[in-house]
Amino acid sequence: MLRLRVEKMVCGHCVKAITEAMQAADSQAQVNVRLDDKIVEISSTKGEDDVIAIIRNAGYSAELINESFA
Ligand SMILES: [Cu+2]
Repeated sequence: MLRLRVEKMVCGHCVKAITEAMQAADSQAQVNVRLDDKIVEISSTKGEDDVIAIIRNAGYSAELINESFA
């Protein structure tokens, strides 16, 4: 699982945009959003660089959070 911080994610629209972008790229992707913490957890066959690019293309910058600091 990848855990990312998406700073500009502020509402349900953002959650939907990110979830749909991720699932368009990988229909099997599991996306769990903790909006209050601006955290997105993704289980996908896509690697971290791809996931960050997919979220960026949806209009949000994403930063990988190291598990050991999460
Ligand atoms: Cu929003």
